[in-house]
Amino acid sequence: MIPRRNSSSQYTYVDNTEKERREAEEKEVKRLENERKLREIEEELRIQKEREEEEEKLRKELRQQRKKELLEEELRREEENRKHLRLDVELRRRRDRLFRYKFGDKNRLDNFKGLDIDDVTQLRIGVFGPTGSGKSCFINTCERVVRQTDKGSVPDNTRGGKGTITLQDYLPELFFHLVDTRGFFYYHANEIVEFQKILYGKTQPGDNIACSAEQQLHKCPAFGQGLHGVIMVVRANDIRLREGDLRDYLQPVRDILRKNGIVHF
Ligand SMILES: Nc1nc2c(ncn2[C@@H]2O[C@H](COP(=O)(O)OP(=O)(O)O)[C@@H](O)[C@H]2O)c(=O)[nH]1
Ligand SMILES: [Mg+2]
Repeated sequence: MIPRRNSSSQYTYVDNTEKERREAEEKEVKRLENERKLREIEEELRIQKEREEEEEKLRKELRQQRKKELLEEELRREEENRKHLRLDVELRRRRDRLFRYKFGDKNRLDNFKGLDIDDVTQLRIGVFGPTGSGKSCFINTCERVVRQTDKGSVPDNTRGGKGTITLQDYLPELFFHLVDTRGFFYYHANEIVEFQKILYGKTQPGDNIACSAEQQLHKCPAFGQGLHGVIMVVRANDIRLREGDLRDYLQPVRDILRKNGIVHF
């Protein structure tokens, strides 16, 4: 109750209790509202902080994961590199062995008793198989490996047609040469005659394989001039590779090799 002076200088009392109560109430409502808002904001800040902490944790995990992946990748690369180096060393060792190879290194010379081996300056390995089976490509691959070049010197255009018709020795820089032949289809009749001529050295490098009667044959080739080994090349998808047909197909070849005391597959 606040006393007020009226015009006649008397004091009257105005009852403000109700107003003060309302003001106090409003103030309390505002305070409560403010407090609620404050709690809300604090809660929001807390959630935000939690989220940030969570995100930071995730980022840290991701960084560690990435680091781990990079490390693993590097280890993988190093291992790959080591593998290549080991392969390279092995390849160079083997190439070196090929270059140093001397007659008798693999099969001791006493295995050749009774044969005139004094003049053996080379060994010849014939590469046989049907036309298009990959004989010339195989020799090219050997050349590329031995000479460390991108391209071999054997023409590989012998697909179809008559194929290679001239006998030719490759890799003369090695003690043993690879001999490219034309395709043999059935190893019957004429083909077997041709095969034997190559085997015994009657057909020599530069000669036409399908030599006709008029071609001069090398009559008595020395041991070193014939073939000393045979590689049979067959396409991987050759139907005869199934069900043992290849054994029948190669039987004539096997018989000839056996007759000549040549170890075969
Ligand atoms: N996919 C595949 N194709 C080859 C392979 N060797 C040769 N060829 C292909 O077979 C075809 C005939 O090869 P070639 O060496 O001329 O056969 P050749 O008649 O036995 O001398 C060529 O076109 C080569 O590209 C091989 O190992 N894999
Ligand atoms: Mg060929």
